[in-house]
Amino acid sequence: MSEENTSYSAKNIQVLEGLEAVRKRPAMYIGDISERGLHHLVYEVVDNSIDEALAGYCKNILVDIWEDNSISVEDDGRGIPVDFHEKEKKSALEVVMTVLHAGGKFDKGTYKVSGGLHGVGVSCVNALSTKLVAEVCRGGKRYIQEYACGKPLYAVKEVGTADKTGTKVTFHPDGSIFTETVYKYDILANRLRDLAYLNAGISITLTDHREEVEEGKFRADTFHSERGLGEFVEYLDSTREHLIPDVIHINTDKYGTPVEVAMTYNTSYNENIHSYVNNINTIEGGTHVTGFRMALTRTLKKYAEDSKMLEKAKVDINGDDFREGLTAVISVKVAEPQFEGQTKTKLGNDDVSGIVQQAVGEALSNYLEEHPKEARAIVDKVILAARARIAARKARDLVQRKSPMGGAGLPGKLADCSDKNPENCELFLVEGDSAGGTAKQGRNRTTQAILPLRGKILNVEKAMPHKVLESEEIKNIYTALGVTIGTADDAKALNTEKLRYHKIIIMTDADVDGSHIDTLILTFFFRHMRELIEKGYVYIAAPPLYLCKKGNVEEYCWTDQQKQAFIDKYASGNENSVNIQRYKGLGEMSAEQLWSTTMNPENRTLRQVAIENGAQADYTFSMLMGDDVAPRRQFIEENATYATIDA
Ligand code: 0RA
Repeated sequence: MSEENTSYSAKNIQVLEGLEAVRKRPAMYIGDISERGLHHLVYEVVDNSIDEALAGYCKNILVDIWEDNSISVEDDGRGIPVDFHEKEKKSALEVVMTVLHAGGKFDKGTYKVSGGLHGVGVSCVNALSTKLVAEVCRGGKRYIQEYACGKPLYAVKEVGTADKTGTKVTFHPDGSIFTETVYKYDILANRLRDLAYLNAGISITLTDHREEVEEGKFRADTFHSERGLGEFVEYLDSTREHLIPDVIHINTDKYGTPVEVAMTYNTSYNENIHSYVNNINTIEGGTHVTGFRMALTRTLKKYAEDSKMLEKAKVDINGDDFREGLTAVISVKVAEPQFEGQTKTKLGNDDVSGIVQQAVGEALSNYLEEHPKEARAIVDKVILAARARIAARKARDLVQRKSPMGGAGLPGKLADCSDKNPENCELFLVEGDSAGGTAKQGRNRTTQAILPLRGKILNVEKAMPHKVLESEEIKNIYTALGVTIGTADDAKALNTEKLRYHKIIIMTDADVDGSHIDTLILTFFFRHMRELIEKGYVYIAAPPLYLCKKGNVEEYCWTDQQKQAFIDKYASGNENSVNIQRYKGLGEMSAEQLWSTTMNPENRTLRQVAIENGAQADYTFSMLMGDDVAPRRQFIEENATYATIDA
């Protein structure tokens, strides 16, 4: 870029509104005030550094979680300008930190490509922090300004010399605003890993000063990718069996729109397309994904026809068949993105479809021409997918004919509730017939239904699609829920119109087997009923681990800390004088105990299952359920207590 169109002039900063509004209605600006919003603050600050990196001026970003759960984000960019802003009558740094939306809108030459979902800027983070410190190194000098709840404590001041350039922002999230103030390393790590893949060449180091792994050394990871999305796709498929050895990687600029796509095929039956616009995960897809799909279908279809493979196979192929076993990541940078859809994560810009279609069509047909062996493997897989789809349709018709929409034909094992309004109703999926029996006795019959599942359900990660529908336990889940497959315009789509429960609660033993069953069931929901997770209908019950007794005091405990607190309180730390019952299974509890600890909506805890990061969840499920034992063992060792995946 030339000097002319990058030169910063403070007057270009658009001044919109004050920060009081942000503190009054924080959710409007950052989505929510729970764990998600808390982590969003970090993304908002990191995005500014990513923008500086995309402009070509920054290579390294450091993110530090401090002991008090404050966060620092430091970069080696040019440093936020500190010169005087004519209109606002204050330093540009102060404008960026205190004026809503001032952050990225500098001039036409540099549009803000990065950006958190809400793209609200660092001033929102400032408004929602009890304290924030901004430090800038620029022009051989060091500057500082501090703020409380967004208000500057003093004018920007010079505090010495500097032999580097860059920006460092340290903030303390306001505990009176957020319902959760403890940062989770894994949530931050997953997003920063994505960002490193999406923006090749940048190094992002995350350090957790709360966790000393050995003396003087804290838990830390550096995320860096030289090859960008090519490496991202390799990572996502690292625990799957490859169908072709290569990742097809497209990195180009079409009419001023940067398009990067990487794709490969594995031998599984899943389709995994992850898409991003300006580094934002577009969960609902949009025109960039449509363009990609069209290019894929057209190019592969043409190849299959030209090579006469289809003719020989005598099978009708549809669009879905081309995507079985596909793993792809699509990333576009759009100057003025229009986001639509329920969660504003669906790209609406029409021109992007053609742009992606052209880029992918050209690159994919070249690849097929140059790699006949791989091309044949892909088309063979497509033909197999078509045959399997036809077999699955037969299996599905069988399931759905047996249980017509009228509500008759509910599974024999289901103990249904009497209320018929789905909003009031809960379905418990319970491990084992014996615990199922206890739950049936303990439940509230009006609103709580029980479906016992026999032991471990089918591992859907490895089963052919029609096998999934032939599995007795899985058929029972479909029919109990009232959910069917296939709508007028999409044969694979889930039809949830007749969904009978708005809470689906997985209730298993609090042991290793139980957590394995949780994972099997969650994998099933993630791959086959993802919409229900996305709508927030899927939960995991939390049965207690212990019943502690001393004299006539009785307390249930969910953690070892709670148990220790009981021992300290009632037996001055002497474990031998208390009676501790370790619940190994749900079946060890009486119906009354199960109700009062785990099922009673008044005092139970449910963990809602959420997909915080689709790419990472995809990786986790394929890894947990795949053949490769080594990474699974590592995951389980690192996560000794089972955590809801990204929830
Ligand atoms: C606009 C102009 C210039 C720097 C930045 C923005 C900038 C912002 C942030 C936010 C976090 N880190 C950042 N680093 C840089 C400088 C323009 C110039 O020096 O000419």
